[in-house]
Amino acid sequence: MKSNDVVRFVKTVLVAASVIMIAGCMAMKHKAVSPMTIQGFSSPESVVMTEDCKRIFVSNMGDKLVHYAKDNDGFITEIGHDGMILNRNYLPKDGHLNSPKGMAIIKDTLYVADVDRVVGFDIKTREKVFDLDLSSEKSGFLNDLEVFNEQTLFLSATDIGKVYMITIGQDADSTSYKAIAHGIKGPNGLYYDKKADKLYVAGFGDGKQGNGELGVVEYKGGEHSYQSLTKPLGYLDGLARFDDDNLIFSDWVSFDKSGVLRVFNLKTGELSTRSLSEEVRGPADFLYVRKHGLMWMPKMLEGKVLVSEVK
Ligand SMILES: [Ca+2]
Ligand SMILES: [Ca+2]
Repeated sequence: MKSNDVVRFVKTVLVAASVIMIAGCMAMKHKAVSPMTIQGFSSPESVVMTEDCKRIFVSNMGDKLVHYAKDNDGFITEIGHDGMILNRNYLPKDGHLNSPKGMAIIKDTLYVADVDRVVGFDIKTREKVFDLDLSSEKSGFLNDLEVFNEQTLFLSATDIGKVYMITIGQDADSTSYKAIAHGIKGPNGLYYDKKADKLYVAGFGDGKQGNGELGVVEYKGGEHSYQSLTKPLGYLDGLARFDDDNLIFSDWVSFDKSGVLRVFNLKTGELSTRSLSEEVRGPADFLYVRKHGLMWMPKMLEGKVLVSEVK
């Protein structure tokens, strides 16, 4: 092939690939009816969607709302865009989950943070394909997972103030992890901005002080460093991109009142608040579908997921 032909060929492949990606998301039959409340969960903590936008999963911590409980009653539910529960106990097929929280999907594997380990399941076969024991780190509150690249995940450990990078190998021996940030006040929700190569962190605060802040981990000069972006705000949990200039995150505010949604402008540093169709106590790790302007918010304390526009 001449070089012009090669360029043309590469362009054709790229266009075809992007069409396939768009087609994947176009396959989302229609925007969910909103507001809508989906019932039947057990302390739901997190909602995640596959990259092709076709499948949605909800993590359930189980009966007790105890983040560190190793009580064997956690599970992952698959729901449809119409809010139907497709399979309440989709995962695990065998084995167990204790109190699963944040999830991340790489290709066909759904990874979930479960108290002191990270477990991965093939979402086609439902088989367990990954199991990383982090109990030696002395955390009982592994919380959120975020994709860095196809072999690497970020993981927050709320109770020990750390963020980890997990390198996924072919097997247990070639899988490794390391802490890349320390001393964060209760790192909870994670959002990785690929273009800017920045990992944003929503803090749940130290213990029950409600002093969590929004911050960012950057890789500079051969090492990672953490920096606050806001003052202490509250009990921050879910975190996502809202639009080109803004991040959106949930704040419990307190344990007995309704929470709020906060928006942070990355350019100006300005903070503002948003609301859903109804108030949510303990707003956790939501899914925000930017294309639809819709938030899928776990109502952990009520065992429901609310689908609502963000106002
Ligand atoms: Ca549990
Ligand atoms: Ca969380």
